[in-house]
Amino acid sequence: MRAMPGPLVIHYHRDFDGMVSAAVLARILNELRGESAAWQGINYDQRLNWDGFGEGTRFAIVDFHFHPRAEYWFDHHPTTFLSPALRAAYAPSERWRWDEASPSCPPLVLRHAAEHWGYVAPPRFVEMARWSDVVDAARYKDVEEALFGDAPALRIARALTVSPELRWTDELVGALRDRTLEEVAARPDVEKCFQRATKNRDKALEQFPPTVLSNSRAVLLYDASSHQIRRERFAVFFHHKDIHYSVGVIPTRAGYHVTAGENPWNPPPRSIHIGAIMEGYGGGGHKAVGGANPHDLEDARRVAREVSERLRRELWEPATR
Ligand SMILES: [Mn+2]
Repeated sequence: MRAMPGPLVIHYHRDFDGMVSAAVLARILNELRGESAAWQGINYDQRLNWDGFGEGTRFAIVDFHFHPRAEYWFDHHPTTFLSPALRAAYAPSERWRWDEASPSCPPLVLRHAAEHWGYVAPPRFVEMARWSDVVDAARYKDVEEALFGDAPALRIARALTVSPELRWTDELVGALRDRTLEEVAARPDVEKCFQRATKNRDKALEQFPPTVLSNSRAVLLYDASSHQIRRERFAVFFHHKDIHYSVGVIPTRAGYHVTAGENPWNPPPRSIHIGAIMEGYGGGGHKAVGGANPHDLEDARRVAREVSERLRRELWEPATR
């Protein structure tokens, strides 16, 4: 007789839509297939030995890189395949689905479960999927909602920015599997983290203005390279609603990063591909947002300055031929 297979472990990307994906999949597999799945967040470090990932175990992966041994796999990231061989190993199936067009992962899981397994999602999962799109694709209706939004999903997402320990997200996945967003947001631990995170947000908003180096022709350049400065992704668009682009230097664990992006709430009149510009500096990205990691701070400042000047030029002085 063969050994009993162990329990299925759902490995998930540790962010809002990744956690919802794990919660939804855990519930669906339990209801429809009698699986008592466990779950665990994935660390980026685990990509280093990706071939050996989950060796000898039964696992699923959601909102993270494709793995050919995954019993179930769902993702929406365009960068999901770590090699051409892995890309070649993927074909859509009854247990695997990749959709780069999906703003976040949970809607894709729900759609797949409906089409392949006849699953009828309860309203609370439909609501979680809808908010996952807002949070993961930054589809907030304005910068105020992005920063001060009070909906349960947004409170949970903000609380995650001060997650006390890795195990905490595992606990919240269990809560999301069984409860509504409102109930999860009302947990004392979520509320406590949310309060702490709002203080960080306010501090970041306060610290942003002195980092601005120049603001002209709708392109703003800032230097937030100091480790003393708290960072809030949309602070720049809160203080400068009229700009089309921001370019900044920010610290990373290992060095410095140049980040550039369109103002989602005041898009530019003509389209410039930021990812392509950043490729010229060894980086990359999408049309609306991109980045690069120059060797040192001086280099990062130079790159940021050059990118901001180029955006100003291309925005207002398009090449004539
Ligand atoms: Mn994610």
